[in-house]
Amino acid sequence: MFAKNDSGVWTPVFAKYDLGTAFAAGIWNVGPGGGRFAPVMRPVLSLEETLSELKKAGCTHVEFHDTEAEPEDAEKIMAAVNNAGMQVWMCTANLFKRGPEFASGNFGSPVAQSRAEAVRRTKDYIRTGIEVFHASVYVYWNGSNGYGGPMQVNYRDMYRWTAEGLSEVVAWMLEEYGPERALPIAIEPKPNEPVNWGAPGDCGETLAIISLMPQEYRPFVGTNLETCHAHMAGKRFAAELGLAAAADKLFYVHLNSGTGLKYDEDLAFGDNDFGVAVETVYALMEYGYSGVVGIDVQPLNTDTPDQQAESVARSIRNFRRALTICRERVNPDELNALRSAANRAGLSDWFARITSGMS
Ligand code: GCO
Ligand code: MN
Repeated sequence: MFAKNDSGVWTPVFAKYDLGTAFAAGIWNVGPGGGRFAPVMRPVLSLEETLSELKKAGCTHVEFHDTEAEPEDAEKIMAAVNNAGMQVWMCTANLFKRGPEFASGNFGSPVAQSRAEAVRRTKDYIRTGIEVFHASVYVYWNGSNGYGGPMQVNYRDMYRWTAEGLSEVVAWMLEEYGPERALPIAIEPKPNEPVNWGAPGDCGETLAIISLMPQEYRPFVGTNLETCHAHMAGKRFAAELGLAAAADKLFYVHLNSGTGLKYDEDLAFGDNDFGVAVETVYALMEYGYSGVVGIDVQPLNTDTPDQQAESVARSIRNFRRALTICRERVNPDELNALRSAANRAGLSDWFARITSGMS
Protein backbone atom coordinates (compact mmCIF):
# COMPACT_ATOMS: atom_id res chain seq x y z
CA MET A 1 0.00 0.00 0.00
CA PHE A 2 1.38 3.43 -0.91
CA ALA A 3 0.42 7.03 -0.22
CA LYS A 4 1.96 10.26 -1.43
CA ASN A 5 4.18 12.03 1.10
CA ASP A 6 4.31 15.80 1.56
CA SER A 7 6.64 16.06 -1.43
CA GLY A 8 4.19 14.13 -3.61
CA VAL A 9 6.37 11.00 -3.72
CA TRP A 10 4.69 7.59 -3.44
CA THR A 11 5.81 6.14 -0.09
CA PRO A 12 5.05 2.68 1.35
CA VAL A 13 2.53 2.63 4.20
CA PHE A 14 3.13 -0.25 6.62
CA ALA A 15 1.00 -1.08 9.65
CA LYS A 16 2.85 0.25 12.70
CA TYR A 17 3.75 -1.88 15.71
CA ASP A 18 5.69 -1.14 18.89
CA LEU A 19 9.11 -2.64 18.30
CA GLY A 20 9.26 -6.14 19.78
CA THR A 21 5.52 -6.81 19.70
CA ALA A 22 5.09 -8.15 16.13
CA PHE A 23 7.21 -10.82 14.47
CA ALA A 24 6.93 -12.85 11.28
CA ALA A 25 8.66 -16.04 10.18
CA GLY A 26 8.39 -18.16 7.06
CA ILE A 27 6.84 -21.58 7.53
CA TRP A 28 10.23 -22.91 6.34
CA ASN A 29 11.76 -21.77 9.68
CA VAL A 30 10.65 -25.05 11.26
CA GLY A 31 11.03 -28.51 9.86
CA PRO A 32 12.61 -31.96 9.88
CA GLY A 33 16.18 -30.90 9.02
CA GLY A 34 18.31 -33.32 7.03
CA GLY A 35 20.47 -32.60 4.03
CA ARG A 36 24.00 -33.25 2.83
CA PHE A 37 25.52 -33.12 6.31
CA ALA A 38 22.74 -34.05 8.72
CA PRO A 39 20.06 -36.71 9.11
CA VAL A 40 16.37 -35.90 9.46
CA MET A 41 16.02 -34.98 13.14
CA ARG A 42 12.36 -34.07 13.54
CA PRO A 43 8.99 -35.09 12.14
CA VAL A 44 7.44 -33.15 9.26
CA LEU A 45 4.68 -30.90 10.62
CA SER A 46 1.33 -30.10 9.01
CA LEU A 47 0.56 -26.48 8.11
CA GLU A 48 -1.67 -26.18 11.17
CA GLU A 49 1.07 -27.59 13.44
CA THR A 50 3.65 -25.26 11.86
CA LEU A 51 1.45 -22.22 12.40
CA SER A 52 0.84 -23.30 15.99
CA GLU A 53 4.59 -23.73 16.62
CA LEU A 54 5.38 -20.31 15.11
CA LYS A 55 2.63 -18.66 17.15
CA LYS A 56 3.86 -20.33 20.36
CA ALA A 57 7.35 -19.04 19.49
CA GLY A 58 5.97 -15.49 19.45
CA CYS A 59 5.08 -14.87 15.81
CA THR A 60 2.03 -12.76 15.02
CA HIS A 61 2.55 -13.06 11.25
CA VAL A 62 3.75 -15.67 8.80
CA GLU A 63 5.55 -15.73 5.42
CA PHE A 64 5.08 -18.06 2.45
CA HIS A 65 6.87 -19.01 -0.74
CA ASP A 66 4.56 -19.90 -3.62
CA THR A 67 6.02 -23.42 -3.46
CA GLU A 68 4.59 -23.82 0.07
CA ALA A 69 1.33 -21.99 -0.67
CA GLU A 70 0.52 -22.27 -4.36
CA PRO A 71 -1.85 -19.58 -5.67
CA GLU A 72 -4.57 -22.17 -6.25
CA ASP A 73 -4.33 -23.27 -2.58
CA ALA A 74 -4.00 -19.77 -1.13
CA GLU A 75 -7.65 -19.33 -0.04
CA LYS A 76 -7.55 -22.60 1.94
CA ILE A 77 -4.18 -21.73 3.44
CA MET A 78 -5.34 -18.24 4.37
CA ALA A 79 -8.25 -19.84 6.26
CA ALA A 80 -5.73 -21.90 8.27
CA VAL A 81 -3.72 -18.73 9.00
CA ASN A 82 -6.87 -16.96 10.18
CA ASN A 83 -7.86 -19.98 12.30
CA ALA A 84 -4.46 -19.78 13.95
CA GLY A 85 -5.17 -16.13 14.80
CA MET A 86 -2.26 -14.97 12.62
CA GLN A 87 -1.81 -12.83 9.51
CA VAL A 88 0.40 -13.05 6.42
CA TRP A 89 3.06 -10.32 6.40
CA MET A 90 5.19 -11.35 3.44
CA CYS A 91 4.92 -13.55 0.37
CA THR A 92 7.61 -14.43 -2.15
CA ALA A 93 7.78 -16.39 -5.40
CA ASN A 94 10.34 -19.18 -5.28
CA LEU A 95 12.64 -18.19 -8.17
CA PHE A 96 15.42 -20.56 -7.12
CA LYS A 97 14.14 -24.05 -6.36
CA ARG A 98 11.05 -24.66 -8.43
CA GLY A 99 12.49 -26.32 -11.51
CA PRO A 100 15.37 -26.18 -14.01
CA GLU A 101 14.06 -22.88 -15.35
CA PHE A 102 15.81 -20.94 -12.59
CA ALA A 103 19.08 -22.90 -12.52
CA SER A 104 20.89 -20.07 -14.38
CA GLY A 105 19.27 -17.24 -12.45
CA ASN A 106 15.95 -15.46 -12.68
CA PHE A 107 15.41 -11.77 -13.57
CA GLY A 108 19.06 -11.44 -14.64
CA SER A 109 19.54 -14.88 -16.21
CA PRO A 110 21.25 -15.03 -19.62
CA VAL A 111 18.38 -17.35 -20.68
CA ALA A 112 15.49 -15.23 -21.99
CA GLN A 113 12.89 -17.87 -21.04
CA SER A 114 14.11 -17.86 -17.40
CA ARG A 115 13.79 -14.08 -17.25
CA ALA A 116 10.26 -14.23 -18.66
CA GLU A 117 9.24 -17.01 -16.25
CA ALA A 118 10.62 -15.03 -13.28
CA VAL A 119 8.44 -12.06 -14.25
CA ARG A 120 5.39 -14.29 -14.76
CA ARG A 121 5.72 -16.07 -11.42
CA THR A 122 6.39 -12.85 -9.54
CA LYS A 123 3.29 -11.17 -11.00
CA ASP A 124 1.26 -14.29 -10.17
CA TYR A 125 2.30 -14.26 -6.53
CA ILE A 126 1.95 -10.52 -6.07
CA ARG A 127 -1.64 -11.01 -7.24
CA THR A 128 -2.08 -13.73 -4.57
CA GLY A 129 -0.39 -11.53 -1.98
CA ILE A 130 -2.75 -8.61 -2.66
CA GLU A 131 -6.01 -10.45 -3.33
CA VAL A 132 -5.83 -13.43 -0.95
CA PHE A 133 -3.13 -12.95 1.70
CA HIS A 134 -3.59 -9.18 2.13
CA ALA A 135 0.17 -9.24 2.64
CA SER A 136 2.12 -6.11 3.56
CA VAL A 137 5.31 -6.72 1.60
CA TYR A 138 6.55 -8.86 -1.30
CA VAL A 139 10.15 -10.06 -1.12
CA TYR A 140 12.37 -10.78 -4.10
CA TRP A 141 15.32 -12.80 -2.76
CA ASN A 142 17.99 -13.02 -5.49
CA GLY A 143 18.35 -16.81 -4.97
CA SER A 144 20.03 -18.24 -8.08
CA ASN A 145 20.43 -14.81 -9.72
CA GLY A 146 24.12 -14.25 -10.46
CA TYR A 147 26.95 -16.24 -12.00
CA GLY A 148 29.29 -19.13 -11.28
CA GLY A 149 32.50 -18.24 -13.07
CA PRO A 150 34.28 -16.31 -15.82
CA MET A 151 32.40 -15.13 -18.91
CA GLN A 152 29.13 -16.88 -17.94
CA VAL A 153 27.15 -13.65 -18.19
CA ASN A 154 27.47 -10.18 -19.61
CA TYR A 155 27.55 -8.47 -16.19
CA ARG A 156 26.13 -5.21 -17.49
CA ASP A 157 23.19 -7.03 -19.05
CA MET A 158 22.64 -9.14 -15.91
CA TYR A 159 22.13 -5.99 -13.79
CA ARG A 160 20.07 -4.23 -16.45
CA TRP A 161 17.86 -7.27 -16.97
CA THR A 162 17.30 -7.60 -13.22
CA ALA A 163 16.18 -3.96 -13.11
CA GLU A 164 14.06 -4.43 -16.25
CA GLY A 165 12.32 -7.51 -14.81
CA LEU A 166 11.48 -5.67 -11.61
CA SER A 167 10.30 -2.65 -13.65
CA GLU A 168 8.00 -4.85 -15.73
CA VAL A 169 6.51 -6.27 -12.51
CA VAL A 170 6.01 -2.82 -10.96
CA ALA A 171 4.46 -1.41 -14.17
CA TRP A 172 2.00 -4.33 -14.25
CA MET A 173 1.20 -4.00 -10.52
CA LEU A 174 0.47 -0.25 -10.82
CA GLU A 175 -1.69 -0.82 -13.91
CA GLU A 176 -3.57 -3.68 -12.25
CA TYR A 177 -4.00 -2.32 -8.71
CA GLY A 178 -2.86 1.30 -8.58
CA PRO A 179 -0.37 2.61 -6.00
CA GLU A 180 -2.93 2.54 -3.19
CA ARG A 181 -3.20 -1.29 -3.38
CA ALA A 182 0.31 -2.01 -4.69
CA LEU A 183 2.58 -4.26 -2.60
CA PRO A 184 5.94 -2.79 -1.59
CA ILE A 185 8.63 -4.96 -3.21
CA ALA A 186 11.64 -5.59 -0.96
CA ILE A 187 14.78 -6.95 -2.61
CA GLU A 188 16.73 -9.35 -0.37
CA PRO A 189 20.42 -9.38 -1.38
CA LYS A 190 22.77 -12.30 -0.72
CA PRO A 191 26.43 -12.50 -1.91
CA ASN A 192 26.42 -16.26 -2.61
CA GLU A 193 24.54 -19.54 -2.06
CA PRO A 194 23.03 -21.13 -3.99
CA VAL A 195 24.98 -19.29 -6.71
CA ASN A 196 28.72 -18.62 -6.49
CA TRP A 197 28.29 -14.86 -6.92
CA GLY A 198 24.80 -13.58 -6.15
CA ALA A 199 23.36 -10.41 -7.68
CA PRO A 200 22.54 -8.23 -5.85
CA GLY A 201 25.06 -9.24 -3.18
CA ASP A 202 24.52 -6.50 -0.63
CA CYS A 203 22.56 -3.33 0.13
CA GLY A 204 24.70 -1.11 -2.09
CA GLU A 205 24.18 -3.34 -5.14
CA THR A 206 20.47 -3.47 -4.35
CA LEU A 207 20.19 0.32 -4.34
CA ALA A 208 22.21 0.45 -7.57
CA ILE A 209 19.75 -1.91 -9.27
CA ILE A 210 16.83 0.21 -8.05
CA SER A 211 18.59 3.26 -9.53
CA LEU A 212 18.67 1.49 -12.93
CA MET A 213 14.86 1.34 -12.93
CA PRO A 214 12.80 4.14 -14.55
CA GLN A 215 12.29 6.90 -11.97
CA GLU A 216 8.50 6.37 -11.86
CA TYR A 217 8.93 2.77 -10.60
CA ARG A 218 11.71 3.29 -8.04
CA PRO A 219 9.46 4.35 -5.10
CA PHE A 220 7.81 0.92 -5.13
CA VAL A 221 11.00 -1.07 -4.55
CA GLY A 222 13.15 -1.19 -1.40
CA THR A 223 15.19 -3.67 0.62
CA ASN A 224 14.74 -6.67 2.89
CA LEU A 225 18.16 -7.07 4.56
CA GLU A 226 19.20 -10.26 6.31
CA THR A 227 21.79 -10.41 9.08
CA CYS A 228 23.68 -13.49 7.96
CA HIS A 229 23.70 -12.38 4.31
CA ALA A 230 25.39 -9.14 5.38
CA HIS A 231 28.01 -11.09 7.37
CA MET A 232 28.65 -13.29 4.31
CA ALA A 233 29.30 -10.10 2.33
CA GLY A 234 31.78 -8.93 4.98
CA LYS A 235 29.46 -6.14 6.08
CA ARG A 236 28.29 -4.96 9.50
CA PHE A 237 24.53 -5.59 9.41
CA ALA A 238 23.63 -2.33 11.19
CA ALA A 239 25.64 -0.41 8.57
CA GLU A 240 23.64 -2.12 5.79
CA LEU A 241 20.46 -1.09 7.64
CA GLY A 242 21.84 2.47 7.84
CA LEU A 243 22.49 2.61 4.10
CA ALA A 244 18.96 1.38 3.35
CA ALA A 245 17.53 3.91 5.81
CA ALA A 246 19.63 6.71 4.26
CA ALA A 247 17.91 5.93 0.94
CA ASP A 248 14.46 5.55 2.57
CA LYS A 249 14.48 1.94 1.38
CA LEU A 250 14.33 0.05 4.70
CA PHE A 251 11.10 -1.81 3.82
CA TYR A 252 11.62 -5.07 5.79
CA VAL A 253 14.24 -7.13 7.63
CA HIS A 254 15.13 -10.80 8.08
CA LEU A 255 16.97 -11.28 11.37
CA ASN A 256 19.17 -14.24 12.19
CA SER A 257 22.89 -14.67 12.82
CA GLY A 258 26.02 -16.34 11.55
CA THR A 259 29.58 -16.82 12.73
CA GLY A 260 31.44 -14.86 10.06
CA LEU A 261 32.56 -15.11 6.44
CA LYS A 262 31.16 -18.59 6.02
CA TYR A 263 27.83 -19.83 4.68
CA ASP A 264 24.20 -18.97 5.42
CA GLU A 265 24.00 -20.52 8.86
CA ASP A 266 20.55 -19.10 9.63
CA LEU A 267 21.27 -19.27 13.37
CA ALA A 268 18.91 -17.60 15.81
CA PHE A 269 19.16 -13.80 16.07
CA GLY A 270 21.64 -13.10 18.89
CA ASP A 271 23.31 -16.50 18.71
CA ASN A 272 27.12 -16.37 18.87
CA ASP A 273 27.31 -12.58 18.87
CA PHE A 274 24.68 -10.97 21.08
CA GLY A 275 26.39 -7.62 20.51
CA VAL A 276 25.22 -7.73 16.88
CA ALA A 277 21.67 -8.11 18.18
CA VAL A 278 22.03 -5.07 20.44
CA GLU A 279 23.49 -2.91 17.65
CA THR A 280 20.83 -4.12 15.21
CA VAL A 281 17.94 -3.34 17.54
CA TYR A 282 19.40 0.08 18.35
CA ALA A 283 19.77 0.79 14.62
CA LEU A 284 16.13 -0.14 14.02
CA MET A 285 15.17 2.25 16.84
CA GLU A 286 17.41 5.03 15.47
CA TYR A 287 15.89 4.62 11.97
CA GLY A 288 12.33 4.52 13.26
CA TYR A 289 11.55 1.01 12.00
CA SER A 290 8.00 0.23 13.10
CA GLY A 291 6.90 -2.70 10.95
CA VAL A 292 6.74 -6.37 11.73
CA VAL A 293 10.22 -7.82 12.43
CA GLY A 294 11.06 -10.76 10.19
CA ILE A 295 12.94 -13.81 11.47
CA ASP A 296 14.62 -16.16 8.99
CA VAL A 297 16.31 -19.05 10.79
CA GLN A 298 16.64 -22.81 10.78
CA PRO A 299 16.47 -25.30 13.66
CA LEU A 300 19.86 -26.43 14.99
CA ASN A 301 20.83 -29.96 13.96
CA THR A 302 20.63 -30.88 17.65
CA ASP A 303 17.09 -29.52 18.06
CA THR A 304 14.73 -32.30 19.12
CA PRO A 305 11.15 -32.82 17.92
CA ASP A 306 9.83 -30.54 20.66
CA GLN A 307 12.33 -27.83 19.67
CA GLN A 308 10.97 -27.36 16.14
CA ALA A 309 10.57 -23.59 16.51
CA GLU A 310 13.22 -23.03 19.20
CA SER A 311 15.42 -20.97 16.85
CA VAL A 312 12.47 -18.67 16.14
CA ALA A 313 11.56 -18.44 19.83
CA ARG A 314 15.19 -17.72 20.85
CA SER A 315 15.44 -15.05 18.14
CA ILE A 316 12.39 -13.29 19.56
CA ARG A 317 13.62 -13.64 23.15
CA ASN A 318 17.02 -12.23 22.13
CA PHE A 319 15.37 -9.39 20.24
CA ARG A 320 13.44 -8.45 23.37
CA ARG A 321 16.56 -8.83 25.56
CA ALA A 322 18.45 -6.50 23.21
CA LEU A 323 15.49 -4.09 23.16
CA THR A 324 15.49 -3.92 26.97
CA ILE A 325 19.21 -3.13 26.95
CA CYS A 326 18.70 -0.42 24.31
CA ARG A 327 15.78 1.13 26.18
CA GLU A 328 17.17 0.87 29.73
CA ARG A 329 20.94 1.13 29.37
CA VAL A 330 21.57 3.30 26.33
CA ASN A 331 21.64 7.01 27.06
CA PRO A 332 21.48 8.53 23.54
CA ASP A 333 23.16 11.76 24.69
CA GLU A 334 26.04 9.79 26.21
CA LEU A 335 26.36 7.68 23.05
CA ASN A 336 26.24 10.62 20.69
CA ALA A 337 28.80 12.53 22.75
CA LEU A 338 31.19 9.56 22.47
CA ARG A 339 30.48 9.32 18.70
CA SER A 340 30.94 13.02 17.97
CA ALA A 341 34.25 12.97 19.85
CA ALA A 342 35.29 9.87 17.88
CA ASN A 343 36.18 8.43 21.28
CA ARG A 344 36.40 4.86 19.98
CA ALA A 345 38.11 3.58 23.14
CA GLY A 346 35.32 5.09 25.21
CA LEU A 347 32.70 3.66 22.86
CA SER A 348 34.17 0.16 23.05
CA ASP A 349 34.19 0.31 26.83
CA TRP A 350 30.65 1.75 26.84
CA PHE A 351 29.41 -1.06 24.56
CA ALA A 352 30.94 -3.73 26.81
CA ARG A 353 29.33 -2.02 29.81
CA ILE A 354 25.80 -1.88 28.36
CA THR A 355 25.90 -5.39 26.90
CA SER A 356 27.43 -6.98 30.00
CA GLY A 357 25.50 -4.95 32.54
CA MET A 358 28.78 -4.56 34.44
CA SER A 359 30.45 -1.23 35.21
C1 GCO B 1 17.90 -17.85 1.96
C2 GCO B 1 16.95 -16.70 1.98
C3 GCO B 1 15.52 -17.16 1.96
C4 GCO B 1 14.62 -16.02 1.62
C5 GCO B 1 13.24 -16.54 1.35
C6 GCO B 1 12.23 -15.47 1.29
O1 GCO B 1 19.09 -17.59 2.14
O2 GCO B 1 17.45 -18.99 1.73
O3 GCO B 1 17.17 -15.92 3.14
O4 GCO B 1 15.15 -17.71 3.22
O5 GCO B 1 14.53 -15.13 2.67
O6 GCO B 1 13.32 -17.21 0.13
O7 GCO B 1 12.67 -14.41 0.64
MN1 MN C 1 15.89 -14.57 4.25
